[in-house]
Amino acid sequence: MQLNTLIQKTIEGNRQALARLITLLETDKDTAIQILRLLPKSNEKSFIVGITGAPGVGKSTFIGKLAQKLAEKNLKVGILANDPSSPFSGGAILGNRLRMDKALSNDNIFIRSITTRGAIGGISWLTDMILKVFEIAGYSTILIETVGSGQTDLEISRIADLILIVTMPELGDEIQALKAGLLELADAVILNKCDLPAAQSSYTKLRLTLPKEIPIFKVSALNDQGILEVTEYLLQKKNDPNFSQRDRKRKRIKDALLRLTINKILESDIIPQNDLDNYVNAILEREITIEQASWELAEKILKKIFGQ
Ligand SMILES: Nc1nc2c(ncn2[C@@H]2O[C@H](COP(=O)(O)OP(=O)(O)O)[C@@H](O)[C@H]2O)c(=O)[nH]1
Ligand SMILES: [Mg+2]
Repeated sequence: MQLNTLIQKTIEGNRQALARLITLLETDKDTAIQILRLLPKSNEKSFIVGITGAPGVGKSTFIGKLAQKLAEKNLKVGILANDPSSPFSGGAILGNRLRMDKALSNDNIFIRSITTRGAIGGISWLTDMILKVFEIAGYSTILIETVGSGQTDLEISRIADLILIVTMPELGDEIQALKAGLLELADAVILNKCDLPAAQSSYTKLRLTLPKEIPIFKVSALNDQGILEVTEYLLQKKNDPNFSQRDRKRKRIKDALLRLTINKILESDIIPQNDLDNYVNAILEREITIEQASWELAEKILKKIFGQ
């Protein structure tokens, strides 16, 4: 089929055409570039929601339920499931498909799994392209599933208009997420698996840790609880002209970039680990203020890089 015809059919809402177009984007770079040139500008920007969190917290299950609720509100929902945790791309696709089974059968929902493997130009290029195609096909809300890690954090903060961090009770996972710096990026937190007994204490812990302006939703994706509240929250943000995506994205990217850079410096041997530990102890014992220590560290780093 001619690319132009394929694009036209995609715009008209033909699902097979959309699927075919994405496959072409994934597998053939020359065709991908051609498609990008041919794609018309979309009239309306889609609302992109990044959904991230550790493996197993229930992201896929939650996304399936959320998509159903959004579709019930007459929105077309595109789902981009990116599951690099699975070494078998087929497994990732199957795993996500299975849990999103019900959602799959809805005409207003389109699910696509992508993996880094085999992706030309890397995951972010592919994601950008698929988003464009989703957009011209009229998918006004797009849910992207990613497993949080340094690089994907930055990617998701660049792409998403709103970020939901999913966590679950027990496993001390709330704290793990904090460590990963994930929570810094969150617009809202989903405490999933609230059907488990430890839910309330987890909620209390999270509420104490997180700033007030970040809502925490108690959800059980399994039992379809709390999904409607999240749906309404998303719709409210989607329609709020003051929820300025650009500024927020810019700030988030800056934060994530600085954090990643600092992590890189700390991971390198520019500052020996025991040197850092000494500072930590000195601050702990109030021999030195944290401000002072940061100046000294910055100075040491600069000296190491540029010499005396
Ligand atoms: N008890 C309980 N289990 C859940 C809930 N949501 C998901 N799960 C289970 O958690 C496991 C991981 O779910 P999945 O959606 O694949 O997590 P992901 O790796 O974060 O995408 C599966 O066995 C799900 O059935 C929930 O609300 N309650
Ligand atoms: Mg998943």
